Amino acid sequence: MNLELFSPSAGERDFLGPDAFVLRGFALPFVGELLPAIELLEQVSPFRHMVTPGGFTMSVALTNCGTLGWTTDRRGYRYTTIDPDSDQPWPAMPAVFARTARQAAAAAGFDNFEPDACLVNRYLPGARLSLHQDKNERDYDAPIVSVSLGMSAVFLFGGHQRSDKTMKVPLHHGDVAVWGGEDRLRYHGVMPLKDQPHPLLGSQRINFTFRKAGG
Ligand code: MD3
Ligand code: FE
Repeated sequence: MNLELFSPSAGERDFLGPDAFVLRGFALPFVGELLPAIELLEQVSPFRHMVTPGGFTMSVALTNCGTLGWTTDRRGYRYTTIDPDSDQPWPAMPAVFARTARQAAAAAGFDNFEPDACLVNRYLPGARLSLHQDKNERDYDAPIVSVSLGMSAVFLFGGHQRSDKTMKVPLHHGDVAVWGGEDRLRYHGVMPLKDQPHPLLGSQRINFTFRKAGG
């Protein structure tokens, strides 16, 4: 199976903004270790569809690992140390997750990235993420690192206002996005996922976003 086929631009680097980069195929060497780690994670804290404060059920299913996990319900968005479904702490961040995030951050010029939160999103065909900013973290100085696996998605990269024009950026299996600095608070989202099954993951896309959420 030729995985490069699904990461046509492995090794390239796209500049989305002064402090926003896509490192094409950066996670490919880690995939063999990342996938079993996801399977263990979802046995303890399964993917679930959360409800937004506005009362909408998210089409993206999510889980978390690390000290802090991102959650939403009718009361709002927040980070918690406890998985509200299991009433247990979120699973620890697997070493391979932390290593991938740290190396990608360093490759993009953000040294010593120590994420305390990893939000894992699962997209099935049709799932989307509407334009939003990531602003529930305490420290906007740390970058965010995101790893895409499985089916390709079209990422929408906007500006500092919701109404700003967006740029469409394809994200493929193994791509890693890193954004910080002046790009940290840009609006972004994901277009409805097309069903183009991936040889390893089938009809799904998994995205991890690593953040420094606490103090
Ligand atoms: C933001 N996840 O969970 S991360 C999220 O693919 C989230 O699941 C998306 O947004 C996902 O909050 C997208 C990818 C990304 C890449 C580059 C960015 C987000 C970015 C550049 C600037 C701001
Ligand atoms: Fe986001």
